[in-house]
Amino acid sequence: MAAPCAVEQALPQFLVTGAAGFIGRSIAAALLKRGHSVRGIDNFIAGKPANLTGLEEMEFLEGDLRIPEDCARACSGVEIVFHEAALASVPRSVAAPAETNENCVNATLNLLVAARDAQVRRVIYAGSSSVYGDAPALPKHEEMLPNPISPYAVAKLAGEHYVRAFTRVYGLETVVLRYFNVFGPYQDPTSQYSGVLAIFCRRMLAGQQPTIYGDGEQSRDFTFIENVVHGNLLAAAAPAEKVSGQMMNLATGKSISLNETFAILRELTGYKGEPQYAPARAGDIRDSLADIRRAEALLGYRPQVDFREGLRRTVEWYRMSGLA
Ligand code: UD2
Repeated sequence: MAAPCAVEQALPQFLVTGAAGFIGRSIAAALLKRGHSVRGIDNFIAGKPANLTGLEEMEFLEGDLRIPEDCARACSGVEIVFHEAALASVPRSVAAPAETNENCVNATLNLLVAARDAQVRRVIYAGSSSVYGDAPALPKHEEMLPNPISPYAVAKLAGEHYVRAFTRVYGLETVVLRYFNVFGPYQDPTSQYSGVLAIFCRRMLAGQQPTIYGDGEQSRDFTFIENVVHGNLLAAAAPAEKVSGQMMNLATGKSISLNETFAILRELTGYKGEPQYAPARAGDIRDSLADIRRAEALLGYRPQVDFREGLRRTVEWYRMSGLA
């Protein structure tokens, strides 16, 4: 009679999708550090095998959420899913909207169906600040009507709606966390579709001129990865009556322009030159700043690391990692 019990105990409690990506690997690492059992899945379109270093205790599946059978394998026996897998880039979605739709919308729907069928208790979904679009009102709060202006934003919003519908229709516990421009160690700096801070850190540490699209006065609520991991852990632990079916911003509640950010990075990296300015990118949003009161009220969330300290740690990490 002992054997079935042993098998049950071997099943991981948590699934992280996109586990070889920047945010997924960071959540997986935090869970492992706290002694939890974790399964990860990634198809390595955006994720990198090197990001799995340090996650050896995680059960890893190379698989693709566009394939329902892979979703079923990933969800089997799991209690809570952190759904981080996505093609997270506005310009990538402008270049290839159908690819973004397949990897964000179809993948999310397949995952939700598998989670429902495997009786997963809770799915926590990586939403995006891009869904607010570029209406001038700031800060962005959750009562505002979404107004996506890029295919990426449409895809992330469609995923949100599927997630929330699964709570209403099937009783799956879900939490949507709308991330605002996450940055930090392990963010890939090598792709043309990488986040701006990863690109700037790499180039400036290597003594290469960064390009600012537009006049540099666009602003972002740049959120250090540790704050996002913290919010996810709170979302996993919060009582269902408080958070299930809810959507909330996960950010710092402060914003900074790209020009100011460049000036701070110049101090941190020792780069001496000026940026190059180029035309603004299609689908780009001018200003982004979060109201974080809902996450404070529902999760007890408070940002743990401020922007400047996060940027300092990030620069140090790129310096040490050899990616710069
Ligand atoms: C959007 C979302 C963010 C996240 C991300 C995908 C908003 C406000 N934010 O980020 O939450 O979902 O998509 O991971 O929609 N830029 C340069 N030079 C470069 C690269 C970028 O000037 O070499 C500019 C870019 O034009 C933009 C800003 O930097 O104005 C930020 O760009 P990003 O690609 O890092 O992120 P963003 O804001 O599109």
